[in-house]
Amino acid sequence: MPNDHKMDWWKDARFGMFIHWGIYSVPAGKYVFNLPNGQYKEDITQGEWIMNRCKIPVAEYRKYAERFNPIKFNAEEWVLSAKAAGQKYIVITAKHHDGFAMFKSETSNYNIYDATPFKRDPLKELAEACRKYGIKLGFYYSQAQDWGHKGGAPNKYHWDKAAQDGSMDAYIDSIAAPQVKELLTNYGDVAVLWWDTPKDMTPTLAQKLDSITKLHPYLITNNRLGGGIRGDLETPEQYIPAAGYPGRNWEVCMTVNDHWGYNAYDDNWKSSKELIRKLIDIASKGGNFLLNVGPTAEGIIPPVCVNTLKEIGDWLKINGEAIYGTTANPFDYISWGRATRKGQKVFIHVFDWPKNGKLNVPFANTVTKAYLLEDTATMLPTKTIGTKVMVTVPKIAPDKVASVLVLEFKGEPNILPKLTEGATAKASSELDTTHGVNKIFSTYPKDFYSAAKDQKETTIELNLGKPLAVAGIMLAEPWRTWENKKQQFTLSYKDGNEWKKITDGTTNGTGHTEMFKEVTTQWLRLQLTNDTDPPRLNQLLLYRPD
Ligand code: H79
Repeated sequence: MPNDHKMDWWKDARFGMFIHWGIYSVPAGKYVFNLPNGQYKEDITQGEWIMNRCKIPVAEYRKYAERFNPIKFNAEEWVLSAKAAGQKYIVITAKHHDGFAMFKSETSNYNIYDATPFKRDPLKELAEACRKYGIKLGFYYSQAQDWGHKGGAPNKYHWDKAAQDGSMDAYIDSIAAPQVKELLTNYGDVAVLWWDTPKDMTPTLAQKLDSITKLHPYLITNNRLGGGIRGDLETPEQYIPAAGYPGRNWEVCMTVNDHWGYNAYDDNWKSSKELIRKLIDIASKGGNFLLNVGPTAEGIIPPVCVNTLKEIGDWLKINGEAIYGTTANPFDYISWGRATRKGQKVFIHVFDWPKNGKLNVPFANTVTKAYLLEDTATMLPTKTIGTKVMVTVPKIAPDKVASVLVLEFKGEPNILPKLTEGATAKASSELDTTHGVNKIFSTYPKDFYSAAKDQKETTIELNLGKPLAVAGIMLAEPWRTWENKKQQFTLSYKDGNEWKKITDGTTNGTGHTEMFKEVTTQWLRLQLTNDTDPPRLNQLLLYRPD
């Protein structure tokens, strides 16, 4: 196969820039509703969804295009910001759900070249700048939802029926398919096509778009085309999957504040420290991080973001070896940091520096060298104690965000089996055979256990096969962040004939990881309650004491 290696650059890259830019940056998150009594009401919480959320008619929304003149846009500056952040690729919205094309399109004049005073093609300029600086470029394209063209799905939610209702077949044939062709032929090598929200997408419709991308064997596509097409990437949005997706390529997309498109009223910025730790967490589970910026209507990336990106890049300049081209943590979860691997090196990213100057790493191999990435010339003393390596480290953390320790080792990683390896499970109810309780031991992202229909509670009993020391639990859950699901859980262990509580709490619908005081037990019980749905779990993992 010519494209066997098409994922190689992507796996090495680990970190990319997502850009949500469109005419929604003109209202910048705010919409004013005129009330019948001459008063008005403001909504300042919007982003790229403003047209839909505020039910703006197509003709009115189009006026934002007339005011869109981003004369401060400089493709090279954007690309240099990505470079300074240590990002290796950019994915930009070529067309979001509003239907407005941010490129010169022959297919529809609802585009930045024909419908704005700007009269430039920013994607062309970006493609040139990316080529110049060695950054890969990908396009986000909303293939099904399109509120600006007739037939863009889904008809049942249209609010400007005269302008929006129509045949989705005709829309795919006359808008989506030709625009995707334009994007894949007019901009040089396109690295990624990032589909989104496959509403009403049938296999037949998806096929029309898939057959276009198939003409580009090196093009990477995500899993959001719909119609049963799997694509190359899983795409968890706004959260880090608790256990990653072993065996799949996956990419977390996330905003720096709480909006994708520019919102002038949102100052809830994540710090560079939070984002660096997220990047490390993602890399330790084998995924990529696509971090979003929402440029303004003038064409600039918010200065807060530029600054934060630079700080992330400064950390990567020293520690990039522990991120780029690495693979997932080969051993158990460690609560005080994360780990990545590259060949015969294991990188330990320490979040909580040990006060006693001793780091105990759960790694049973012979370690030939130990040193910090900050200071590769100073070798640190190590000592193997049972299944752990104790490393003597400086008293003070070299880096406040994450200090990276390198362990060079011999042989294949000598990994202890998962605590659940010999375990069996029983549940008080199961939805059906494809959602049986054994699915909690599967790492396949689509697998999940579900309690029977109409159940709001379930009890799962685990038999570990023999008494084992347990000090942590990971629950992976199947919902999306915007569904705002949660489940209450209580974890207990059997002591003699009595169940004793270890911990309880509430999850966030995507997953939960928690360490606790170790217990040695053969029997565990997880009780789950869910106010809105039958309780569900993708996966359950148990962790040994640190
Ligand atoms: O492009 C970004 C989002 O616009 C898009 N995917 C990312 C990458 C996305 N489209 N739909 N969704 C995500 C899920 C639906 C979220 C919704 Fe909402 C919750 C739609 C209405 C309520 C989020 C919050 C969008 C508007 C308000």
